[in-house]
Amino acid sequence: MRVQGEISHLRVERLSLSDSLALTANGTAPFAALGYGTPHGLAWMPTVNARVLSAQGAMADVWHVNGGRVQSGTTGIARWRSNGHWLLGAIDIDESAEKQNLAEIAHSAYRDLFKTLDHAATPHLLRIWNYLPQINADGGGLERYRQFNLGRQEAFFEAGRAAFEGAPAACALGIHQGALSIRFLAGQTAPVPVENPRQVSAYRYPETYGPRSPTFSRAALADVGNGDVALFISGTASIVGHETVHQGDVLEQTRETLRNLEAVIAAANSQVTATFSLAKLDCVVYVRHPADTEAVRSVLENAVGADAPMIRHAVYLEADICRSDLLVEIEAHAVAPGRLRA
Ligand code: 3EB
Repeated sequence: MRVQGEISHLRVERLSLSDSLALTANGTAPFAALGYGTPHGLAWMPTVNARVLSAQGAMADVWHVNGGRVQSGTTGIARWRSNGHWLLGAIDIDESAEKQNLAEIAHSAYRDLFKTLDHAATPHLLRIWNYLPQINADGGGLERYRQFNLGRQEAFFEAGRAAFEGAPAACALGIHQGALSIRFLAGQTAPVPVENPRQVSAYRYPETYGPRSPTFSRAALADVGNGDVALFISGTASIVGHETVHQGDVLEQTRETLRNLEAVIAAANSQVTATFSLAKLDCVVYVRHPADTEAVRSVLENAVGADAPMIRHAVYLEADICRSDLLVEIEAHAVAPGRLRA
């Protein structure tokens, strides 16, 4: 049992699908996982419904907790697993069955997400993953991503949650088919938000990017127990200030994305006793055009070396990025021994 007042230890490992499934051989599932290109219907492993472009095929980030009893349930449309200290949730919405527009759908999805956190007493969001079918398509006079931003921000306001400084780390990608999917990791201790000095905070983007800003911080740091600290880096792309740079050039966009990742890591490192590094991150690399995968991979390999854990663990997925001029986006996480600085 967990000692009262101590943080349940949260850890994560990136595994192949078969190694993830092997963990259930003793008849009990791990706490929870986020699967990339994995089968639907595994209750403990909500999937990211995008085509895997890397040779290893389907992969998963398997989350482990110690202490507490793992319970699962549903709150509204959200499914969740929680040990009382940590919670991983999933929402899947078949938009074809809805009469509302995407702004309203996003609003009610996030309403259920926040209700879940309240019910489970895990109020603090560490990370949110958003997957929108046809993210760049028109949604009735407004791009669907911008519609989504409307409803998402409204839900943060309604719930009295930080929609600007202190927003959770997140990503928002376009998938080609299937349900609108949201996955979320939450806990009992508040994460520390991190911004990127090279970029305008997304929640301060000018109105040219839509009537309501995206609601996310560039990264978040969290105490995950057992003397470890976790870094969650939001989707990161070729944006400097608030503008897309290197339009049409996937090599330069990837290099700019790496500069942004380095800047976020440096900002994060100034707030912890741990030292995070690019070469040790577990990344998901979203590529708009599958034919660009090798070009992106070559830039990453040149940056950190082919033997780096970042390269060996990277998952490449086919996805649309939330701005139609972005060709690549990289998100990442890492856990390292250390603690948050006071
Ligand atoms: C950007 O920097 C690229 O809407 O939740 C990255 C991460 C992006 C999260 C979101 C969007 C989101 O603006 C797009």
